[in-house]
Amino acid sequence: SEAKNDLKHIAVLAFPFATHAAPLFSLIRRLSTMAPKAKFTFFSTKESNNKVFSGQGRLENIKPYNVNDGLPEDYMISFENPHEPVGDAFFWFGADIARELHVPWVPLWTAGPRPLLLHLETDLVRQKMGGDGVPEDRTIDFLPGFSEIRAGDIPEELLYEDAIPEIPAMLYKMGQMLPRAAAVVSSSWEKLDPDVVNQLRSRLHNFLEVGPLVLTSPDPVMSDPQCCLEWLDKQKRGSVVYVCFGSMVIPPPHELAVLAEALEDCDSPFLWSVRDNPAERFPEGFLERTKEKGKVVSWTPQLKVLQHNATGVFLTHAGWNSISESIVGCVPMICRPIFGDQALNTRTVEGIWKIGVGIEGETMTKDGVTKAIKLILSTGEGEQMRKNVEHLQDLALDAVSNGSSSKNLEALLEVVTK
Ligand code: U2F
Repeated sequence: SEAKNDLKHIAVLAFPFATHAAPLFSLIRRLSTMAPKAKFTFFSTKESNNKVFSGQGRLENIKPYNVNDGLPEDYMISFENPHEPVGDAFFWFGADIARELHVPWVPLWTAGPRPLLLHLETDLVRQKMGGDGVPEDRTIDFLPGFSEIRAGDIPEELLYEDAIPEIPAMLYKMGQMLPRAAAVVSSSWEKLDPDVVNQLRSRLHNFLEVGPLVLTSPDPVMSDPQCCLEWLDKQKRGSVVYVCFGSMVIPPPHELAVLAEALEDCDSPFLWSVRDNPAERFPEGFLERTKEKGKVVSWTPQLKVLQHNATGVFLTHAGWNSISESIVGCVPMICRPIFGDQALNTRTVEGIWKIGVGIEGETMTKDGVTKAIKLILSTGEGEQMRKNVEHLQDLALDAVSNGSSSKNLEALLEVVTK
């Protein structure tokens, strides 16, 4: 009976790095309102749990459980130090735990559908595109819908086993295990990339796209300690360049320096989110000289920034959450991919959805950034990108209001509470 289903206890195993635990938490928060009597235990590290549970108020049926990460208290996670334990769909060993417990395994894939399909086809992709002599611009002609994607866009750790030793092994195993899952959930939405979704459906038992999660389960907190929204209120419609490179990496110092020069010299106002100590990262005097036209902060309520009508273009590292949020906010993008799925996301933004551009020459130059900003803010081509992104935004809104994402969410609830 429904009442009995409601009494289920659901164990949730989060991947505690980058923006992985937050979307999983959003999904669980939504499911917990749909099944108020079910209990959810959210397993993650203390640091990650503190972050995702912070400011959420009373959550009757979701409890955090802190898992020791085995690291000293003051250990800093950085890319120079890639030895932390890793694992969400990334934690493929959830399949084994679930089998032992005789319960269904339901992984969440927190990125886009294209990298997911490539991970499922890792052997084929390595065989066709992984050899030494394969030119960077060879396109993928063996999967429908991928003819715009080049060898150089494929995540390195998918293509080469030895890119960063632990990561390819984990992702490879994930690709092997996902077909065993009772359902694979993803934070995308069906009409965004229908060709790819159909291929995923034929490879997985129950592929359920329930996103964009920022709409399926909006974050009730989204604080704005540095008053970015108030600042945006004072800017002209569609004029602001918003810059943010996500939660993990920052472009190298010389690129930040040329980006700062480009922003200082261009006509547009800018809002720049830089973690840690922003002042140390910029050319001398930059912050002082640009304080009238620019605002540099260490955190923004990003979705709200992208939904603000003053924001005209988003310079991003092309992480999946940032791309989804830019679509939801209807803002074309300039992409400077750094690692993982980001080059593939960039190529999809540029070549398939046509809602933005990759940075010319792959690393930022003053000229490249300036040209890209002008293209998006003041040409017909930029205008067309805005129309294209508006179309994708409509598809996202439809998906969550009684469309495919809300249906898939019901189907997911059925799987986890049956
Ligand atoms: C990894 O991505 P990141 O965590 O580096 O970047 P995003 O997926 O774009 O997520 C960043 C999130 O942080 C939020 C922003 C996004 O939801 O709204 N944020 C904010 O609110 N304010 C700020 O000032 C700065 C950020 C990985 F690197 C990517 O390649 C993957 O695609 C991604 C998903 O698996 O995870």
